[in-house]
Amino acid sequence: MRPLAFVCICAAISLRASATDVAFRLVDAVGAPVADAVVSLVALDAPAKISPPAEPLEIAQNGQEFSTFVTPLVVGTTVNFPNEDKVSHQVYSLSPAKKFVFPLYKPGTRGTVTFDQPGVVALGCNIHDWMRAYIVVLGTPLFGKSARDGTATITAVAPGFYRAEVWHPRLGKNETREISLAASDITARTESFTLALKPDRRIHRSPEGSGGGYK
Ligand SMILES: [Cu+2]
Repeated sequence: MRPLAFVCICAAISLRASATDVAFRLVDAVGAPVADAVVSLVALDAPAKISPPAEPLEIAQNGQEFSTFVTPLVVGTTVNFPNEDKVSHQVYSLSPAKKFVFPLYKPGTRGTVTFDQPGVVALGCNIHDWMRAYIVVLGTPLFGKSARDGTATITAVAPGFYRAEVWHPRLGKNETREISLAASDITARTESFTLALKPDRRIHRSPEGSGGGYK
């Protein structure tokens, strides 16, 4: 048994040593950082295994807004939608990747949905038509979301060929680029994208202040 154990430890160390962090730097047409973009890497040579989280994620209804404006997740992930307000909500989606409508649900109750197909799901509420949020359901475990400074990092990516994708609610079509990560790439890679965003049409009409990803 001893020689086998030795081989396994060596393999684990060499895998870690050859993995690379891939940083994304996203700006708009005037060079301003772009937040709330979903970045992902799709493996082109060997599909990466996806395992949805064991515990559901949570997107609350709070202050008559969704608690998170953009949520990336993998296929098979379950999301709870707890109503933390003093009023009822009726969250729905008309998106082909997941159509649903909850019954009107009261403060202190919640809806639950499992997202079982890749695609973008636009969320709304039948009671408060300013409520908007997006769930991006991905078929790859390698993803991230850009912060206010327009950066996102996907850590410990194994060598190989990938399609880098960028999604944003104000992009007409995903930006994509093929990248190759060699086993010798031991420093972080940076992929920069300039995004041609459409105007922001969101109207912040919640009577209760902050939330919903508004800046
Ligand atoms: Cu509502």
